[in-house]
Amino acid sequence: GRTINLADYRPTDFVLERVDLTFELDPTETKVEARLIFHRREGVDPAAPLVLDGDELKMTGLLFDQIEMEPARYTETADSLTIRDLPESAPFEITVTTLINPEANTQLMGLYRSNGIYCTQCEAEGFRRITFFPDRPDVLAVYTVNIIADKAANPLLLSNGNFLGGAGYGEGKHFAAWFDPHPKPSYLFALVAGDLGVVEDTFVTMSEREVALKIYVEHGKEARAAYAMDALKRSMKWDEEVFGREYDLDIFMIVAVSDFNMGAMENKGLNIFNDKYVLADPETATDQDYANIEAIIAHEYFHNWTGNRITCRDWFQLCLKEGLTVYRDHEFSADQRSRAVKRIAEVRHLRSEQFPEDSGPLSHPVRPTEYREINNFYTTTVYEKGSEVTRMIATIVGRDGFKKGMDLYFERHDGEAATVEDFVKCFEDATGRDLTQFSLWYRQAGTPQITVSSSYDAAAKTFSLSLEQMVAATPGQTAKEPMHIPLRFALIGENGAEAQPTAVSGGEVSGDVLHLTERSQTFTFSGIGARPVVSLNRGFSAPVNLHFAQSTEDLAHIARHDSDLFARWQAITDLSLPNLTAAAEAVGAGKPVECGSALCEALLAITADDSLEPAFRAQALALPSESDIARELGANNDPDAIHQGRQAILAAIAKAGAATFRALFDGLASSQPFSPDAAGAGRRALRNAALGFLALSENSPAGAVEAFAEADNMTDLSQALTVLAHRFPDATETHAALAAFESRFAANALVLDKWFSIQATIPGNGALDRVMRLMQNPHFTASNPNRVRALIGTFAFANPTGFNRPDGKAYHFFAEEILAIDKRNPQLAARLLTALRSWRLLEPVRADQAREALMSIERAPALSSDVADIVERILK
Ligand code: BAL
Ligand code: ZN
Repeated sequence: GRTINLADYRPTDFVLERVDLTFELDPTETKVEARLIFHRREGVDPAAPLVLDGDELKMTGLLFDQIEMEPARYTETADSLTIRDLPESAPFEITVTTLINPEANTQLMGLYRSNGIYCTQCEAEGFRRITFFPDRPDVLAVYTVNIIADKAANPLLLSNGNFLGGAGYGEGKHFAAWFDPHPKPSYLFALVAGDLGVVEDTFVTMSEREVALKIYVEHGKEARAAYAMDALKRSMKWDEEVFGREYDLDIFMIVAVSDFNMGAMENKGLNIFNDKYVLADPETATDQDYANIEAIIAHEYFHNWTGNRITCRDWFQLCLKEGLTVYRDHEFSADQRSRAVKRIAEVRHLRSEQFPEDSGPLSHPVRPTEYREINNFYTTTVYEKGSEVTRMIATIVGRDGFKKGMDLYFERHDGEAATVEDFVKCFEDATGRDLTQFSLWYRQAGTPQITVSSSYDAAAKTFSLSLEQMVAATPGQTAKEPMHIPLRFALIGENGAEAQPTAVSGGEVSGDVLHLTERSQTFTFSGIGARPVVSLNRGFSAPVNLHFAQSTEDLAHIARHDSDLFARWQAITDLSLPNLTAAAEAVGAGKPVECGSALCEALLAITADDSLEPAFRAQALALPSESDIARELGANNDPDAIHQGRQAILAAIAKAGAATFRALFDGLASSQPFSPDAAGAGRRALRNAALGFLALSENSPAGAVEAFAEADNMTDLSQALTVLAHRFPDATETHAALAAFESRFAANALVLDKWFSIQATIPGNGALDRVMRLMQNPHFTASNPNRVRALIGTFAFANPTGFNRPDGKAYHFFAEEILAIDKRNPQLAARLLTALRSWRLLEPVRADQAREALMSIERAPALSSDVADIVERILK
């Protein structure tokens, strides 16, 4: 495909006034009639034609003002319809009729079928697979939708907005009409038809309007939608209380489908969800599932204002709605749960997913300036780094300033398709703060590296902090400018008290935020009576890498005393990483692994500290992952050495803490009925962390076998199974547990996904054969994206030793699978392929094999533009 550039943006020549759609649904031959009313924009060349987008459409009719159009006036190509000789200024009506085949739509973009349900996915460019249309986000129109379908098979006919009415329609059919009064871009269009069960509730808004809430799921699964409904009501309330945003239609609907490329989609009034993010009950959902459901229900609901009421001018502005909405859902979850634990989980995710993206071949700015395939820009950079950029604005302008800026944004841009510049300007205008330099965060790719050093002058009672920032070159950007980086900090004294400087020089410090704006800057704090320990980037106020050689004693001091829980966790991480990298190097050199006593002591002190919430202690015990260690090592990675080194460190901690872990495991056994709340989840997380360490110190599957037998919820059950499968893959007990799990949950696709994932991540050389065997399992199906991600995706993304076999066999297997998946579902294939983005950091033998596998993909005929784009960028 050709490259699209931000600089080439210009508005459409024609304004779309309204849209009337009529669908006559049929599994293989659905007829779509689109009546579109346009007028030429003022000042546009009267000879300019109207160009509409299309993709795999069969056009069976084209009318101009209700009269068949002469063939000389239009040209149809594979991806466009061009119409000429149109009125200079008067409105006119184009009626296009197309035939589409939902059953054959395996891309899951446009109108398709999932388990017999008709559903749609139009973001980013799916609407053009339904009809010819100006399919871009700055074309906002009011839609009326008529749906005609077989009544017995499709008792339910849904679209956006409010229900207008319905009736019988000839032999065995019926119809329904929907009207959405809010102008919207085509990517927010949705249609659902089929036979589904429903859970209903109501929400009374802050201005006392009653909104009908409906969650549609497959028959028999209604009880599993209760938590999603609860999360929806909490989201609606929270958005009123925190952002002052009220819902704006009479009805809000969510439909859960099993075949979905994304997590969910925020279509106006009719969200469509991957059922993984709706369905939950204690027997089948883990605590992580519950947390994900809460977050994604909130995220899609919050889009109603940040995304739908104010949408994006073009797809380069994707972070305008995604980064902001992720920030909003993060804040929601932080308010519903433990703020510190939520922040730790966010930062873990950012570091393990976004940092590798930002330091590798797929690195791009939060607001990119060019793309070949927009589907490939739904990235952790746009979403998670985009959220961090929003968080930094809040840090810089303060809580009140942020609220004022958001209010101004809603007031100024409601009903518009806006840009990142529009958004930033609202904070400047509302607070008077200049965000010119800050805006570099949207344009400049790469994770800033900050080198820190400090010194204390006892005689002068001054403490100095020197900071130097650097951003490495990224694709298409070699020279980087210094950024505005807000760093929260504290100067911690001997007993944990925070020192309050009498003065600061060298740069702006406001409250607990230090503003680094120069390439290199020294801040000097006066009136500091004793050498403090500096706690820097508290709460992860900026998404940067700090290089700060703090002593083991200082880190242990922070781990023990910081009043910021995030900083305590970070100190534990900073104590762990040198041990873990040294362990990998020792294994590589054939030397014994040693675990520093400071790490063990700090970790076990936190583990045993009952004054700390269990979820936080569990986070401390989850040491940096193998990919975190690989990133820390930088290059020439040997995943086997990293794995073995990490295991040795875990074993040392397990041995040193055996009694602590035993006491925790026994003491945290629950006598209460299951509750998915954050406190219960935290206790289970800590208890299961203890179980993992006990399995190591006892070197026996017995404990996990017992935990598996006793589990009364999916978190405990799947954790016990993971311990068995990962630590004792060949034990008969493990085989028995896997078989029991499979037969117990044979009818539950979402639970079977866990069964596939647990086995796909068993470390070691046997993994590839296991994955290939599992592909022969009757439960494996290549047509369901969740299943493909659970087995092949998890293997590639989350099994470093198994996937990175030195003989390269797993890479070649993976390449073949990518090509096969690409034939059905390019978006899914391209997403999976990004698992190879860090191939250049591998040691040379593996790197060569990975390159060959990638080149075999690049050479393959008939690649989708999605996969072609990723493979070319990864190899560049
Ligand atoms: N807009 C795509 C799905 C989401 O981010 O909500
Ligand atoms: Zn979103």
